[in-house]
Amino acid sequence: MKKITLTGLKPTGSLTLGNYIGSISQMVKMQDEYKNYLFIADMHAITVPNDREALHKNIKDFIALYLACGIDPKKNVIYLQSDIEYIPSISWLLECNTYYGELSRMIQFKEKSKQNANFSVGLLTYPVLMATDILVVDADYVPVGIDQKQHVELTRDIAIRFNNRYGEVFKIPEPLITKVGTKVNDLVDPTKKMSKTEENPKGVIGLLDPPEVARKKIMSATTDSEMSIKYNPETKPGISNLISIYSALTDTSISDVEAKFKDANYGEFKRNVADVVCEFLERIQKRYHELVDSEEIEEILRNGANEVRELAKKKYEVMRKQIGLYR
Ligand code: LTN
Repeated sequence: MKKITLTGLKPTGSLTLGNYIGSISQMVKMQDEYKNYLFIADMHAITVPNDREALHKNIKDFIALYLACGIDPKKNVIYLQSDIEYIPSISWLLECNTYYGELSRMIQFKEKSKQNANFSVGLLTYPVLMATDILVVDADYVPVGIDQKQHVELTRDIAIRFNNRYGEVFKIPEPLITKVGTKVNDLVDPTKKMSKTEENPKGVIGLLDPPEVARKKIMSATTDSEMSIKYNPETKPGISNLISIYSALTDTSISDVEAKFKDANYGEFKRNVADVVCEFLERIQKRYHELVDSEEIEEILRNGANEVRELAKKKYEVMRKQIGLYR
């Protein structure tokens, strides 16, 4: 039996080339190895205020883009969190087995609650909702970035506690710290990561950027005053970042990229990077447009929701029984 993984995507900001190279392309490579559940964590997106239209558009865009990038609906159960009506009920049962102290100690909570004095209670209880997501599908592994590791550890604590109090209900999951693909940095400030919530759009290539816009961003990317196309993130962050992008999209090693462009100037090199990026964007955007309002996506989400709803219903019924919530 294949081990089970669960990946949650919070539909905020817009997906970037950095998300593709660093994460989505890795998921595509790994999709045969496990039984994967992949869901849009839309209920997690509303812990902070969110615009209705933007949220709805993001939900659809995220799904269509992941599929367009090569996530295979036959190898991943894909669903929308808010389609699973048992999740909030389960979350409540878990909340009553979670301590206020545990939640208030979460690093992400401490940071985010500092940014706005009027934060919602949801910002505090969010890790329990995440625990629910994980425990409902009996995930063995939860691929997460290092920033979410603490939440998976809390999930383990909650699950172990619940099992001890009420009987074996949950499988104990493990965080799988994902081997990130190449990290892509911002084109204007190449010492920081390309972020899907960055304010200055010049530094970020969106997966839905018109290719000509992306080309301009690459042509005006920050470089350095030397003339050599050499990989050294410390001394040449701009050029190194462009080398990384070219290397990842063409599946060429860094040293082969250096060799290929050893006699090129920065302008020529940038043109080549731009060509590769534009070709990639054109390809995935074509597929994105076919998918985004299609019956195909509707069906994928319907099937995914049906499968996970059954799992969630079963868990909920067992939990109710064990706790004593029944007639
Ligand atoms: N908290 C995650 C999104 C997320 C998630 C999950 C990830 C919600 N539920 C369950 C893994 C498993 C984030 O902020 N990226």
